[in-house]
Amino acid sequence: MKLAQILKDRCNKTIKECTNEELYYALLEMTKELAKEKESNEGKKKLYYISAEFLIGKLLSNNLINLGIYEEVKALLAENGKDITEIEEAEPEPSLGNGGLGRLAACFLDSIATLGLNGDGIGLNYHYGLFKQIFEKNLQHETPNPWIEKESWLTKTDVVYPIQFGGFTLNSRMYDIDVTGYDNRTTKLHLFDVESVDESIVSKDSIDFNKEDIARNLTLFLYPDDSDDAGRMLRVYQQYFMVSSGARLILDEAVKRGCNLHDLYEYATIQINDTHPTMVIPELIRLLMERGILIDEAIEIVSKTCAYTNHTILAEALEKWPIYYLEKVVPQLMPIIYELNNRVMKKYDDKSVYIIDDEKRVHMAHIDIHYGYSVNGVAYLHTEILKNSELNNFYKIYPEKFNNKTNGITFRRWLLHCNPQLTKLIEELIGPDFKKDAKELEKLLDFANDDAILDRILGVKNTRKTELAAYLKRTQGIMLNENSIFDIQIKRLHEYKRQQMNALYVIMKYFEIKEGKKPTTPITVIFGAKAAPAYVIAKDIIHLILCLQQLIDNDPEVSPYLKVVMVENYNVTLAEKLIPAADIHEQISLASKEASGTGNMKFMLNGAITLGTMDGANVEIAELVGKDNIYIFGESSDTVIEHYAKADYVSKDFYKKDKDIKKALDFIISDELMEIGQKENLERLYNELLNKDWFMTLLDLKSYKEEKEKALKEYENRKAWARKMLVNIAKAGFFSSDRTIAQYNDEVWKL
Ligand code: 26V
Repeated sequence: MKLAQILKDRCNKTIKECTNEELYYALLEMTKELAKEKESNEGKKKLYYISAEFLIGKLLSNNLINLGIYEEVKALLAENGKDITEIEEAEPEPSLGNGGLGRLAACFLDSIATLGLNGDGIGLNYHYGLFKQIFEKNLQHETPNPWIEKESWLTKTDVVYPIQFGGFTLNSRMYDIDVTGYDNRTTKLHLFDVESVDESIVSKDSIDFNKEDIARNLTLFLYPDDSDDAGRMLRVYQQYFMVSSGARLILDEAVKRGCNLHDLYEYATIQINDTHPTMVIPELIRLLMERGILIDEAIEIVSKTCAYTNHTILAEALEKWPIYYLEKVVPQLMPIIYELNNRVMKKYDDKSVYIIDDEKRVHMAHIDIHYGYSVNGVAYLHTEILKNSELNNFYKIYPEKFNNKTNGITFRRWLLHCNPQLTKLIEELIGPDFKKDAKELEKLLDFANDDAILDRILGVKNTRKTELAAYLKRTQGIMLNENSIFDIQIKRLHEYKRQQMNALYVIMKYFEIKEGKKPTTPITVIFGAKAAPAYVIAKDIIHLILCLQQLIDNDPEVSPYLKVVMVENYNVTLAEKLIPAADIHEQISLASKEASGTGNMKFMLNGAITLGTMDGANVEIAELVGKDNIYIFGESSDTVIEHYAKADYVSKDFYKKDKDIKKALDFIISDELMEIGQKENLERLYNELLNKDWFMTLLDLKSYKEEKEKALKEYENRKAWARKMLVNIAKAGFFSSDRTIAQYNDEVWKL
């Protein structure tokens, strides 16, 4: 172990004498060196996973695990009185993603490296990750979230490209992060950065900055506020900067491997992660033409190289850029985009598949579908909805392009790293092979009737609940009753995910307790969520939850039985502590709206039981574990899609005809809550739910309540509950991202 030597060189101290911070930087240096020494994956054809987000989270422990030295390092530190989990706290979290899409990209890199595939990630080196969330007066505030320090996981490279925009050029430099595979070689995450970026244009406690100073701001922020033209334009600058840098790298590397550009698709395949990197298609066509290839052939080459993943059916999330944005930012792409559109118009007599619409907007997904060779959804149901409704007109043209790749998660982070206690128990029962072959977990089913083992599974859960309670007390001053049921909903705040439905349940429960109907075991409802800074109703929902938290905490009649907690600044680091401690996991989106969800997979793997709708990957979880081991409620996606088609859902009808619903909703604007919260926010939310409720909260509220009561009741039978936990863990193997990546490779990339 080089650690002692590194410490000597850095600060001339022994492990014992070092602070946790000094140890962190020494371990960072050591890990980076070890990763660099590992061979890279190789091959003729290479995959480029290009994505605006890679929500990698902290890397130290994960890298140590993948390099196979975690236990050794931990023991060495312990011998010297140091605790590795405390050292981890010195690492800033790179929050380079919003949520599922970015976290998925990070899991995929881990699996690509682990499976030994020749593939790298391409993205942007944002200096500030997703904003840091602070609660003040029960409202969310946003502050900058830096992660790059003098020493970080980034390695500066010599690769520099000039990137041309309308009227000016910026230099792009590539930085690399080594991605270690589990017991295997490494791959790279290439993050491009503008050389002229300037952090000093951001003030310390706000996320405001001059959105028009592109040379200095381009890579400052992940997802700059896009509520105005300047913000949206900045996103286009970012996207083009990313894809143009990436396209040059891809071509340079292919040529180095022997490609003559006419055969590019034999040397490279590009997975376009949602529509943010779509401009890579016209950009590659442009670059090939610059190198002498005629347009017909350039289009054909690129179409055989690019594949597209769709991650959402929400109309407002499908990117459509006004032509005048693109004319201004990337005028050199417009002739190509017009040509791509003309070819579509000549061939098809259906405006819904055109690239440019009557309002002069460019539909990015349409470029991907016409000029890519594969289109995939991220869970069975999601892909079916794409084929049969959302993208049906495209499916009719290109049935052969459509395929499903159900999402997955890396078990290295979401089991081995985040839950060592459970990992140890599993290993004792079925041996270590599950670490490389997740399907092995099914062997756990042999213990379904072994009372002693079921007790130990409950024991691990209790340990993790105690750990979470201690952590939240220390870091956020939150007190949890570790003997209560931990019911957890953590994800971005969005109306379609329906945190507001969970909050209405809390109100109903509050009334019941007030009326003397006390739960057998106390319940702790835990939320974690960031709302987009300009998403008003989402922020109102956070406000409601925080007000409920305060109201109940201060009510001695209710607080022994019910607690609401909204953790501050929910991120990957917190997820790693919350997920192992969950008894019940809520994924309660309006059916048809959550493309997949990946939290659901992490929770089941850690022995939480899902309370959810038949949406996204919940459908596949339900199929795998069977109806006795999951709690499903709510209208089906077919019914929901029909409601939208007929526009016949009226939330006020539900309010009028059900007195419990009315009472819960009215409570949002009750004197009790108004005294704690802001009138404006609470009234706006109340009116939204009563008069609009676009994501049909009230439609499912009653069946949600019933199913949750059923789960709480069944929790009391501890043996039966432990068996459900065991079945969930045993059946989680399908959701390993190793499986997902193997399928992408077999069916799409063919490396
Ligand atoms: C984007 C936006 C942008 C502005 C308006 C509101 C809005 C709402 C949703 C989105 C989603 C962007 C794409 C995304 O993150 N999709 C997530 O991808 C995950 C990985 O495939 C999947 O598990 C989640 O279900 C899906 O929501």
